[in-house]
Amino acid sequence: MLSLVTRAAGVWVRLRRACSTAALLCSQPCMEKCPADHVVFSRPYSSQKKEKLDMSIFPVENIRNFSIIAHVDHGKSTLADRLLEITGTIAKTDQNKQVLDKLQVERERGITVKAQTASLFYSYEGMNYLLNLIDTPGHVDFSYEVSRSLSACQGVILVVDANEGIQAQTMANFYLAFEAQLAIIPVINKISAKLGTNVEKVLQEVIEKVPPPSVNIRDPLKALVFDSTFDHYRGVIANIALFGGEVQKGHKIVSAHTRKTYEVNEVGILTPNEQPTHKLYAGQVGYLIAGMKEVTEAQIGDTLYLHKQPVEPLPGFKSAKPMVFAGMYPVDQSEYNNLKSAIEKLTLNDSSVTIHRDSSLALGAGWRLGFLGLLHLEVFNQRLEQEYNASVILTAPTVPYKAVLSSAKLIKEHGKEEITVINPAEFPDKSSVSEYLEPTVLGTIITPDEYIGKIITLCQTRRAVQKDMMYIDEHRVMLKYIFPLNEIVVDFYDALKSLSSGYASFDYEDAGYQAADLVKMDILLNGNSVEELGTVVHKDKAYAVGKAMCERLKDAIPRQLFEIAIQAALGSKVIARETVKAYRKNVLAKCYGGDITRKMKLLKRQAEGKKKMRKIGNVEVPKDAFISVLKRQSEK
Ligand SMILES: Nc1nc2c(ncn2[C@@H]2O[C@H](COP(=O)(O)OP(=O)(O)O)[C@@H](O)[C@H]2O)c(=O)[nH]1
Ligand SMILES: [Mg+2]
Repeated sequence: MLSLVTRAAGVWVRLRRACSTAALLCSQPCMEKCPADHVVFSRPYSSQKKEKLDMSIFPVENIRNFSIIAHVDHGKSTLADRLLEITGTIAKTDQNKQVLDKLQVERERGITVKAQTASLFYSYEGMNYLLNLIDTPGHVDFSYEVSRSLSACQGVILVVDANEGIQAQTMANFYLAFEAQLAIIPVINKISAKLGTNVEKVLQEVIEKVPPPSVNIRDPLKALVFDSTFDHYRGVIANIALFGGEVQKGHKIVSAHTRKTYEVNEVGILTPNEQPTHKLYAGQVGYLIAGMKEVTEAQIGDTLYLHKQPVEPLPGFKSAKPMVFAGMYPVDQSEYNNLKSAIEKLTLNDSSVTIHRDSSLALGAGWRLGFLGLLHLEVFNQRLEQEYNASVILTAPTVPYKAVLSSAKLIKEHGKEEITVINPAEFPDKSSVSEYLEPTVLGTIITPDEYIGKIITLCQTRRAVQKDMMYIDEHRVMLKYIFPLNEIVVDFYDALKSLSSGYASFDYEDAGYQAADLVKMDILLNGNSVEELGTVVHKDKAYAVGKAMCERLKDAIPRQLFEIAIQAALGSKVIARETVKAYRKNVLAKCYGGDITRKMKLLKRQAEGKKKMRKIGNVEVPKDAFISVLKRQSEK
């Protein structure tokens, strides 16, 4: 206890010295925020939240911008917690568990889905450093977050879990950093970031190994927008990295993308909450608010410059490419407007989602949304439910197919020869198409060698073509395959995990399109096609998919006065069939005697049920039947 007090007192003295030498606004160094012995730099504004910081005390050579990257669960966010504590950015308590994972969905799933920035102050060998840390997600669906984050960095900490070793996303993230020519600091974890062991050494290594940004404060302002979020009161908050010059409140800035001019209302750094500063200078990373009302105005990858001082825009980013599409509908059409506004708000905070309006005879008006992967889709859906209280029907995910048109009429209609089809209902008929194309990915699997046989068989059933296979150490093998995207999008990862007892890991990247034998499969009820149940499938998979859909429909359609044939057909060829036997549910069977009011009630209820039905030919299909067939079968 005594040593603790003495230590704390020592910190106090050093804090004051550090603050005064740094000429910061530190009237009340915050003892309880910095109880650890190694904190030598306090947060100078902690007692006065609105006091602006003077960032001019951090010249470029004292700035280090870095990301933490790794495979899922190797401890990135935990390491970030310790770095925030060591630098006094947050109070050290036992409760600090992945504090940068702020979203409810992140906390519940224990994963990071959004990259988070935090500026740290740290004093090392008599110098005061400004360290900008970005914690990134590890899952493949969110690698767009990683690549954007790296554009604001000169180095990375590449974390590897000592128990698991190098995994698929370790490789993928390593290459992202390597190709961006960043300094890479490999760190072995789970020995332990949890307890803070050696974490301070990691921080010092960042200062030693990561170069300061090579920028000049005397150049005109050149700021890269590498992320953005939307705040209801303040509009767009753009995360920026300054590649030249400086920016402050009152400056007139121009977006290179839209050429629109704005006046800057506020600049600051994230600590990890917004902390206003007087200015931001070349080499620094922070945020900027300038009265942009839509996220589209702060296009990610955009360059901001000063009015009348145009600069060559930075290369920016390739726009996020949606990999899976799914229909989204309100459970009740009266909820349409509420859901619309919820989707709009959420996409403002996640610009990688694409939206097209869509409608279905069975489900009403809705949208077709594009996501970077299935986890992304699930996270978006969960955020809609949790943050906006919206409940939705989500249809089975499909991938974006292409068709090369041969019909002159269709080419004229579309204005091009090659069209992308994200909705099976718009899939053009074979007679007007010279070739169908499907999206593919290059998948990387890393696995202990005992599972190779099973994994190769799994890949073959998914129509994959092997490209490479090599040992990366004595027992572990890296396999590379080209997969059709639709074969891996739904359940491949689960299948891989279960047959390798969780040891194999998987990552993939876009590998363009390939010709494919695709067919449109129709579902027929007593010979009449049900438009909304049509799907696009590979010819080899048509039977299995058709059979499963017929079975699901059979369970969902109630018996009626006549027999109902449920068929899956390719053109005129029926490939699967189920039958619902004739039967009429006599709702009055339970009513003996003459209680007429009770009879009326039952008949009325039956009539109301019928309103929710849709007639296909003479067959009545309840809305629930569509939902049960169209819905993503997440339990499978
Ligand atoms: N035993 C132990 N567990 C750790 C250590 N670092 C992280 N963890 C745990 O590993 C899990 C994943 O950590 P997290 O930081 O969310 O990983 P991320 O996905 O890379 O951000 C959490 O349950 C952490 O508590 C460590 O050094 N030792
Ligand atoms: Mg994390």
